[in-house]
Amino acid sequence: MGYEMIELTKDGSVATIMLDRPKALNALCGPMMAEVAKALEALAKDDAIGCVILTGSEKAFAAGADIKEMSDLEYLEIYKDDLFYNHEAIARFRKPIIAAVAGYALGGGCEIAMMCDFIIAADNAKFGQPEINLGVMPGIGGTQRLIRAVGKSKAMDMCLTGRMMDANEALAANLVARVVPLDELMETAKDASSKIAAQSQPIAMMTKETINSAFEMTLSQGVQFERRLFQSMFTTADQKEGMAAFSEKRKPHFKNK
Ligand code: DAK
Repeated sequence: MGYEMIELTKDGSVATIMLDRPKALNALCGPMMAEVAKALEALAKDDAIGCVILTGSEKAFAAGADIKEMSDLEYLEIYKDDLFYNHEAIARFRKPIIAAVAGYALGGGCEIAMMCDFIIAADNAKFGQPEINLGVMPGIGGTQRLIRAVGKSKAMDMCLTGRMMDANEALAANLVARVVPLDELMETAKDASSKIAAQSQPIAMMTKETINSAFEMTLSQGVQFERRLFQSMFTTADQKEGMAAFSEKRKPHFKNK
């Protein structure tokens, strides 16, 4: 299907979703996030796709939830519609998804980047949770995911002052995995995605699920969960193939089975 506010492209086993409302700095309006959710639903079912990149423009990954769309909303309306349900589609997505962030990633923009499995930032990236300047606070998981990424002190600093942090500060704070020059951002994201997509898809999905479980479980529960999934991997043809390929000094050819 065609999309109006995002661009969905596929290159081999990697799909890229580009947020495409440049005049509004990719503010995350409802219709755009419905398209993101719909695209992710289709990509989840597409066996040919092993990894997804979520990106924006060079100036803005996304400058936040759409303030103009939100400003007159009333509580019961947003409660009934479950405002931001579609935004969480990124967190619900089970295949690996990388955020390639250039420019502003503010408010909801920072929050959806944090829903991705990791963030690769261009050197012009700026992250922030400036909602306090608007008389609200982060509402798409920012207060919860930011503290898990950067710790309490910096999460408080970002959410209470509303200031932005640049790419190097975000790297030092572990909010992002890598910082690259702007003109190398997409190439780097595609390279990482291709590597991930070349792995066994179910094994990559289980790895992601296990790492994410660390946010929900105690250490002993998480280790137990890891062990059970690790053991279950020995039912797959891909485990046999991966280990045989190592012994035979050749590249593995995973079949996602
Ligand atoms: N929403 C709507 N439009 C936006 C926008 C946004 N978040 N950010 C930028 N735009 C629009 C601007 O209005 C402008 O449109 P026109 O005036 O040309 O029509 C256009 O994009 C270009 O923006 P600027 O002219 O401002 O560009 P500059 O380069 O001068 O400045 C900027 C860039 C990113 C510093 C600035 O645009 C800015 O400060 N933007 C807002 C950033 C922000 O505050 N983001 C957080 C959004 S709030 C909740 C309720 C709310 C929330 C959470 C939960 N519950 C009910 C649970 C809040 C979530 C958020 O994300």
